[in-house]
Amino acid sequence: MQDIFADLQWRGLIHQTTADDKLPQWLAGEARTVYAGFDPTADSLHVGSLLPLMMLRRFQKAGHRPIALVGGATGMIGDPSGKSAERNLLSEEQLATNIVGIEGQMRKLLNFDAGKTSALLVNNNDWMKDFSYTAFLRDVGKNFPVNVMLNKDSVKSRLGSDAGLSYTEFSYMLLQAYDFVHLNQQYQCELQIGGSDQWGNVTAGIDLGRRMLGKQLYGITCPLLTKSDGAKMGKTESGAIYLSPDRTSPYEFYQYWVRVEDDDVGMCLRFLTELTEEEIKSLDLARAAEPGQRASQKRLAEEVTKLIHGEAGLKSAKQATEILFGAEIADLSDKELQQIFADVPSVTLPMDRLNGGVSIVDALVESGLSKSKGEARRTVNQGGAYLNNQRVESVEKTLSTSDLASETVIVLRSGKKKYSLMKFSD
Ligand code: 383
Repeated sequence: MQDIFADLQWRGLIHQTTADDKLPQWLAGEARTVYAGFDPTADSLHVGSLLPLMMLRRFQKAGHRPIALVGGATGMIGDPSGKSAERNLLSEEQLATNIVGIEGQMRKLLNFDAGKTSALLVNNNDWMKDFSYTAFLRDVGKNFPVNVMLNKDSVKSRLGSDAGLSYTEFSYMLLQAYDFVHLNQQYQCELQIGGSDQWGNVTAGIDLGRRMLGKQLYGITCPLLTKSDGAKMGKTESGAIYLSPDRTSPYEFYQYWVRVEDDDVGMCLRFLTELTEEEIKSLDLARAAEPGQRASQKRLAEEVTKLIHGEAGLKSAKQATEILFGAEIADLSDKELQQIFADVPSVTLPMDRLNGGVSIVDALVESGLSKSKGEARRTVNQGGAYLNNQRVESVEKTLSTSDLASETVIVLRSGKKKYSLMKFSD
């Protein structure tokens, strides 16, 4: 068994632990069962949840058994931890869709066919749905002194603000605490991991384990993924970076990592990849010597994209990147093209116009890239007009179906960067 604690430590993944002095030896002693929970607040996990999910994967690779919990029950309530205001409740249909989405993502990162260390996927609604309210209050609630609950950060911060806190969200910690007890009884799970915002809920579970079972349970929290300027990582102007390719294309995902600041990239390599300490340190050195090369960012983007989107996703992301640097555009699907050129304006024309009906000059004007036919001709004559990133040599050129870069799209470019998509429909 590998020394998971030392691995997490050099990576900087340990924020807080319970039983500080005992934990490393306890982990080194034998194979343990460890869990992390994820609430189905959206149909996809985002970059923020990747850290604990990757931690489960690291535990598994080191010889422990991971449990990924999806919060079918807790997702109905909403965790107040780290949230400044009451959450909106999600409908049952929405929750069901979200659960399917995030379970699929967990499956990809964990190994469910690994003998004794096989991962488990559980849903806390399975044990909560038939737990009656009165039974829960008697068996679980009795073990929670309200003054302890009031002292949790998640509660304190909200009581001190105008936002307040409903009784429903106040009770959230009991549900998560009980999960830990349940998973211990059911699967001998003894360790819970989560982001630093989860400390209060994790320790609530450990207290409950002591009271209900007389057992010692453990907890580790990891840092939240934040940039050196304090802002959350994984957020762009157009929203969060999700793991689902339907929400964030492999290309956008890859680009996000390629653009990470020098100050943050070392941390990202440690937190989110499985590169060894040696490999990461040599990237650190290379970055210090030649920051302009951005070797760390490229490696980070490759590793994380491969992990989440597989080899095929990585290939399409790299191809898209090359295209935006001017490589020829051919043999793509409409969907791929649409992702690469998401922000590029487009015009739609009838498909039959591709039978000799559109000259390059007309195309430049109709797509809005040139203001007049005269300007379009000058652009072509100066060598500034491109069809699918290939220079157009003559003003006589007419577009035909063989110029399609995908099923229905031709990509026009004027000068270095001005793109327009011509879409042809029946
Ligand atoms: C529910 C039931 C459990 C154990 C955990 C949970 C979920 C937990 C929670 N987690 C966050 C979430 O789901 O709300 N109460 O959005 C985030 N996590 C992880 C990590 C993180 C946390 O999914 O810090 C970031 O991603 O713990 O905010 O029995």
